[in-house]
Amino acid sequence: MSEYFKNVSTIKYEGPKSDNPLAFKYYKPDEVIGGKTMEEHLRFAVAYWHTFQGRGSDPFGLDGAALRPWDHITDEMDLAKAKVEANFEFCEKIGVPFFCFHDRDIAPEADNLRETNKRLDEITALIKDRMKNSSVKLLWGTTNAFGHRRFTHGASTSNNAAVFAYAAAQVKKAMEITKELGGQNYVFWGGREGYETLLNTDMKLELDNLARFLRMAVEYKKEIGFDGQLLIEPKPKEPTKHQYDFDTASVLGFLRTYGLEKDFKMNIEANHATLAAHTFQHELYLARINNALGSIDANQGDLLLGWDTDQFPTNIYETTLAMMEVIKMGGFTKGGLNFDAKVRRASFEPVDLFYGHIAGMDAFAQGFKIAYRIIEDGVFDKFISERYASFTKGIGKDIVDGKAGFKELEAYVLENGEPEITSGRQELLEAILNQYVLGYK
Ligand code: XUL
Ligand code: CO
Repeated sequence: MSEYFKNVSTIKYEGPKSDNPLAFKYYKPDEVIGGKTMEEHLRFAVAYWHTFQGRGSDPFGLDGAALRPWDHITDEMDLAKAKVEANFEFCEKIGVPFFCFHDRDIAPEADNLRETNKRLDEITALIKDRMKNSSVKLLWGTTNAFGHRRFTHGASTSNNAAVFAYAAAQVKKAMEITKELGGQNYVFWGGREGYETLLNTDMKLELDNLARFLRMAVEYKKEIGFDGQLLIEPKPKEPTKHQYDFDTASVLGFLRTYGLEKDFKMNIEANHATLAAHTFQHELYLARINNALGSIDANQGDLLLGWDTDQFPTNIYETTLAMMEVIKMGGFTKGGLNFDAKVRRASFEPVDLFYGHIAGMDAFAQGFKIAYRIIEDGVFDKFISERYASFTKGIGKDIVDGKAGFKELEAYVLENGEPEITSGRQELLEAILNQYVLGYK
């Protein structure tokens, strides 16, 4: 067994004053808060594609700048096997309990599907074997049905039925191996499920086909007895100009139109939320109140750039507001915090992979602790319930109970005259949030 990250040993908690870059400042996995350990609350995962496949490439430097300890391996299957080892070593050293992958991340595609699937079987067996001596588990699996040329016009929303079939065959296999490896969820991110121009697009057929595809997945899941949660990951654009799974609201509407709402929850990604002109908190909140918050792709974008930069999350305000939603839904069940994040092209050394994850884990640990205090104190909840108090009595209660219609409401106004309105106190609330974030409350 090779060791790939030789200069890094197990990452430990050293506290907020530590100068050791390879130590946690806030994340203490065994610290118990509200009856559960931090590790159980946060359920971190490493994204195989960024951490082991990422090369630091961008549209102006396709070769990438990354230096990786497996760069000397030339045979593609040997490389795939090396990355399995590297994944377990990385997760164990950094103490991340889960990982996530696309089928094509763990095994390279061969000349035809039969051969590709054989490669997947070989790597799946290797992962399964390695899992016997490890506590590292699979949070979710997914399919890469967007990278290959055949998916140029989409996968389940392609104009070509043979491409639809190919994507179905791929999801079938990926779901089987996810089950085989004890995966707790299966994710559908819309890859190229969208359009570039409506001049060549039958939107109705494409949406109907997307629903047909997802229905087949639900049926197959039942057939093979996979008890993981199916998740849809909304994203408004990239790679297509318009992605059908635009945001949580569009996905909820789509699922309800096709009667699929009981079978899917959301995998919300921070950078996808901002691309859709929403905050991360908005997407999580909307999913939560619709009982559809399944899991999170933890990253952050750059608001000055209009694309999906997938940076490691370090913004404590964002992690605090996000964890408030997770706590309010009662915590994760099958989901977790998957770092769908990549180190910058200029952060090309292997140790940067550790720095990136440590930064993200510390930011979410700290965000969780702040969110926990905020919710425990109930300061915002109290303000909100007072702000809406008019709906708990009198005419407001009649509206909520369905006892008042337009006629009763007109009569109410004629009798009571002009309403008295109250301040929203946004600035005060933001200042209170600062007190919590800065640790004075
Ligand atoms: C793409 C993205 C994907 C999904 C999995 O923007 O987020 O990596 O998370 O396919
Ligand atoms: Co993602």
